[in-house]
Amino acid sequence: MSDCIFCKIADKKIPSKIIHEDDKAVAFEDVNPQAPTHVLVIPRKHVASIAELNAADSGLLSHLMLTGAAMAKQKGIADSGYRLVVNTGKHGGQTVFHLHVHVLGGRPMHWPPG
Ligand code: DGP
Repeated sequence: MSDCIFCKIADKKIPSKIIHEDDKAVAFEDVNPQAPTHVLVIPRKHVASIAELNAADSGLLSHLMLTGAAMAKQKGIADSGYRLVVNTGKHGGQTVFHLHVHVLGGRPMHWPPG
């Protein structure tokens, strides 16, 4: 989608610190990190949020989550633990409407979330 910032990151039309890419997904450092490790995993194809996916997209969703877990391993936080987060919609705190999985770690996470 031409006016989507994450589509532009995936297409390398705007700069970002990409740490992984494959045919279906791109992972890059969050510009406003909320933890010592904060990576975003996005699908290459534009999907506004997880609410737009259905059973036919289960392969894509599983790829995004498994890529998130692989990024945690790559960043050295797999053993200490981490959190995968998919903010969805207004009450979910979503601000960028291109589906993304946050990979957060490097410090203890709290529960319940704010
Ligand atoms: P969410 O609130 O779940 O929609 O998270 C959006 C995240 O995207 C937020 O943590 C900040 C990050 N972000 C927004 N714009 C950019 C950008 O231009 N570059 C990078 N690397 N991250 C961005």
